[in-house]
Amino acid sequence: MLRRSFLAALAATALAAGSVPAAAQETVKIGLIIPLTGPFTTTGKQLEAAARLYMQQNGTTVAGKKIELIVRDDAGRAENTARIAGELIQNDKVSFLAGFGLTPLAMATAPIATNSKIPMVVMMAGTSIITERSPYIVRTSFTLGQSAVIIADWAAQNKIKKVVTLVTDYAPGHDAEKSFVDQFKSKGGETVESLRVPIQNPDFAPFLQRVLDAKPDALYVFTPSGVGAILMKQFVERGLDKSGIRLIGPGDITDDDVLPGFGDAAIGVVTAHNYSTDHPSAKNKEYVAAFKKANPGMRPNFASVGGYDGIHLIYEALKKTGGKTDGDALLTAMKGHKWESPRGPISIDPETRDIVQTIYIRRVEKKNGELYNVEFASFPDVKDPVKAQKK
Ligand code: VNL
Repeated sequence: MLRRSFLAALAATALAAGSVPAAAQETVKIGLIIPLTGPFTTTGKQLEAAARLYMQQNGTTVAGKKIELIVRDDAGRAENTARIAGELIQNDKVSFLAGFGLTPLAMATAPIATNSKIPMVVMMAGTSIITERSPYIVRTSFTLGQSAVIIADWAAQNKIKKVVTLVTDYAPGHDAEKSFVDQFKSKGGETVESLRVPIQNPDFAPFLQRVLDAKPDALYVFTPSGVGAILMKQFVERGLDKSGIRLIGPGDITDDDVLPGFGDAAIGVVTAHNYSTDHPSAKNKEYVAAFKKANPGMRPNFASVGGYDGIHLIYEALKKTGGKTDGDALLTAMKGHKWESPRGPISIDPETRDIVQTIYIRRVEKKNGELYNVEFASFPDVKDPVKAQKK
């Protein structure tokens, strides 16, 4: 009798709520740790906007579970990222860690993912070694080597014989430098100087003067997302745009988020990368329109697709496990997963848990009065070349 009235009360509550009784629907939490303050705020904003867009488009119930996104700001500081990850696991009982706007932030959190057996989805950081730091790490962004090798080949095939490299002095910059220099050399090119600029308050001016003096055919540059705006400004101030020295690199320097503010001096810059706002697929046109509608004044960049696809991967893994949040089962579900992203076809390499994707070569052009990275060549199924070489 007692039991019956309890059930009746429960049913009444459900009717009142107009849905499934709250107690019957378990919540699965995703902890999204991103820089929302500090020098890498644009990356955090892109990741958050894309994660929210995916959830808005695909609903917040997956395999019978209610999905909750918890967003935390680490200000781009590794000690914050690791502390927040610990809190999200201990206090909030998250089933996924996600985000990671920069390499040091992902590296600091890797041991926490291993100890807690919680999947860690790296949505932006691009240093090759990251995925080797924990068997619970999966990457939806890119590696610097993927783009560096492709642009090195392009340079060697396009009358560029002498290059100076200039990279931000931390792990992804070192990857971007090494992959380019090795590949360019193997194709007969020469790197006459390799310069590194500090990550804190970068001033490119003194380095650019050395580039002018060295008179290479091209300057190859890697800077993290957003910083390309400073580089481009100083490139023009120092007169490099009129020197005949071409600017090339992985696409981080012509980041779609900041590219509209670059001015016409950026026209003709050639880069290789995994995503362009201008990517001409139907899926991307739909994505860009929805992203702009939800985030007025913003254009989706390569960080955004890492975030969008990262949430997709989490949703699909949960579907495969039938809503089970066991870390090992989720990892198994993620390995080998294949889908169409706004950037093109992508998959998770089952061996390395790293992303496999198309890399495009693009030239900055003006279209309807706005600057875009216009793709003109594509290389499908590119794996991280650094890990491929280790085998
Ligand atoms: C990293 C690589 C960060 C590429 C970036 O922007 C980027 C990283 C913040 O691994 O730290 O464009």
